[in-house]
Amino acid sequence: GPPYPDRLNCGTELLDTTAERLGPDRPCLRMPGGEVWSYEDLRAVSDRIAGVLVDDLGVVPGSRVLLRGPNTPWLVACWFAVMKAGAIAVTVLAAHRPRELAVICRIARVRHALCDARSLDDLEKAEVPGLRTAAYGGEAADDLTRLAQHKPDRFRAVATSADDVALIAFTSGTTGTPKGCMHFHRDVLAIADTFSARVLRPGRSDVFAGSPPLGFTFGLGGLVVFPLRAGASTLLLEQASPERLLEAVTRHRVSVLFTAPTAYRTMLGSLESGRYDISSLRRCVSAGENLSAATWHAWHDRTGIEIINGIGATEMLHIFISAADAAIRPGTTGVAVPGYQARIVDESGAELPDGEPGLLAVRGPTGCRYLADPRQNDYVRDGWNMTGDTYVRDAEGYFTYIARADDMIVSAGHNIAAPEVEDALLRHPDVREVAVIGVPDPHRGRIAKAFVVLRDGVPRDEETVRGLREFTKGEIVPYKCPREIAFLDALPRTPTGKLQRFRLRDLE
Ligand code: 3SK
Repeated sequence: GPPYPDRLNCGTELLDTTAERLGPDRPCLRMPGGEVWSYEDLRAVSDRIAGVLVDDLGVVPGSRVLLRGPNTPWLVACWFAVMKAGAIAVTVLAAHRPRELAVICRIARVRHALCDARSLDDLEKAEVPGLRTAAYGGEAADDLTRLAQHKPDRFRAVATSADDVALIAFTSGTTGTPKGCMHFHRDVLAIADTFSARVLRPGRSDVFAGSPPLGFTFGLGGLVVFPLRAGASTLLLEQASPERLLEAVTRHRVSVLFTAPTAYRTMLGSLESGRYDISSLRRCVSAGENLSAATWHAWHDRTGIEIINGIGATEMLHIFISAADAAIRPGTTGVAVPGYQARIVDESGAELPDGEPGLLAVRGPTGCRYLADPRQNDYVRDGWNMTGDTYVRDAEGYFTYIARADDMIVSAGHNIAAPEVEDALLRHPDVREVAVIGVPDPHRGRIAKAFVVLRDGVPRDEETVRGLREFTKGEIVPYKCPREIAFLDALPRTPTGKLQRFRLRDLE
């Protein structure tokens, strides 16, 4: 990655340095109601909060500080305050339940928390031993908002080392118990200087917005780190359903959008109402799940915008394979982001030839460092991060997603990649969402079973099942077609929107 000085604080680098370079009045954070915080406003509030952290809460460099709340300017200011105090931000989601919060706080040895007053109940229910909490945005006399008013608006930031841990991000996990991923101060800048600077290439006049919570590194990067590194502004949405995103784009002339494939599909439906003006949009980023060629083309046909697809991971902090503009090949994820290397290997770690599917391995300026977890040795092998995805690379270095490595279904000796069956079903107009898993079968070992969420008004009957079966037979080879189809109201997802196939398996 780019060379960084030995002493580096990503908080001052992103905020104070940008404010000095571009002038203090530059718009930084935007709110749906029209209120704007300048770079200087954010700098001053975060410095005051840092004062509270150190003087009133006893935070010292290396303290782990839990941050919890919806995407608001105060959450961003708290994140910067933690950086400036040389402490470690433990980013969690508003959706994390008390039991999960308790586990996270135990693993990360959290003793301090800054929490939106509206999210305080669950944190209290987590009963974290010795936790000192300051809430913001509430009525209490000791609310952080009030405490901060009495602090100087300049805080002398701790001169952290580039290799000091800046944040611990927890993977919500599509399977087992949470793992804390440690990332350094230099990593935070590295994601801006690789994916953002080299692929996304934002400018100062861009307005960013999106759906991911800041507790998910997809959101932290796309909605805070990237816009601030570029001197741009970012619209923070507490509610970011696809409809709200479209409303926000229309009202605030958003130009760079970060969200997941499902939201792009839902937005396509909503655009039919003709109520939205999205002419300001110039960059749309999709990650979090695989983006099918069908969704890419549908969005392109309707809006003229070429979605920048990408794969990232909490372990890698952000996106490491992607492509933009003329380099885009719909249906592929793209090529290794400049600064990263990616290859396809077999179970033993040996590199496979182009065209042969295998395990995705990646290395670059960021990488996996689980906090005190032996699963580190499964994720990083010989210096390569094993993401757990099955991919294939072509001769020109383009990577195409096949499945999560554990989502391959072996049926009567054939390999069936669940996402390929899902893509086929998604092309049917009655299907809103779908997930495919392998279920036991006495004759074939396993068969593919599809769980389908139908569009409103479509009957859940045998005729619909027959129609879907016939349709998939016209789309993919018959042995891959789902032998069973069931209907659900919604698919089970993690708080960050990832499909939890194991919960479908539990339904069996
Ligand atoms: O986990 C993911 O899917 C992801 C995608 C993009 C950037 C960051 C992350 C964690």
